[in-house]
Amino acid sequence: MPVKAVCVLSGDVSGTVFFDQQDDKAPVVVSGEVCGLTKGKHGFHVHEFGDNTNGCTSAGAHFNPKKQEHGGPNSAVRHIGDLGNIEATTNGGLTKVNIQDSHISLTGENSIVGRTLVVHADPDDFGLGGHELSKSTGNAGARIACGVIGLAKI
Ligand SMILES: [Cu+2]
Ligand SMILES: [Zn+2]
Repeated sequence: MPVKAVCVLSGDVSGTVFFDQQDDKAPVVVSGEVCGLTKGKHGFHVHEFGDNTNGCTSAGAHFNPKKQEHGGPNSAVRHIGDLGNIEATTNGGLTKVNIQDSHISLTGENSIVGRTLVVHADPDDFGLGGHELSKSTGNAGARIACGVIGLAKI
């Protein structure tokens, strides 16, 4: 059964991101757009809680059910929620999101439904930056927008 989910991002920037999975073994296709980013790379993660009561802070840490260190989307070791970066090519324009990921799922133990998608101010260093936060957050800086991922109509 295909499953579809959606997230409306709000904060300093805005956007809409869709998640599509053809069946529970298939990769998840992440697509959509984010408006208003500063030029450059911005960390893009699924955080563990679908709680935005105190803004994006209440979403907690990166979704990490396997208790791994932080990494990039193609790293051997990563959090399930580590989707890498999205990159704005201009200041304040529209950034397309186009990611395919085999670690996140829309069903089962790695399901991201009901959790929070976060866009950060700074690039995610994939754990390699040597900063004290690299191995936990990729040192991606402030949470500039977020939204809860919910089920969508197929
Ligand atoms: Cu994050
Ligand atoms: Zn992470």
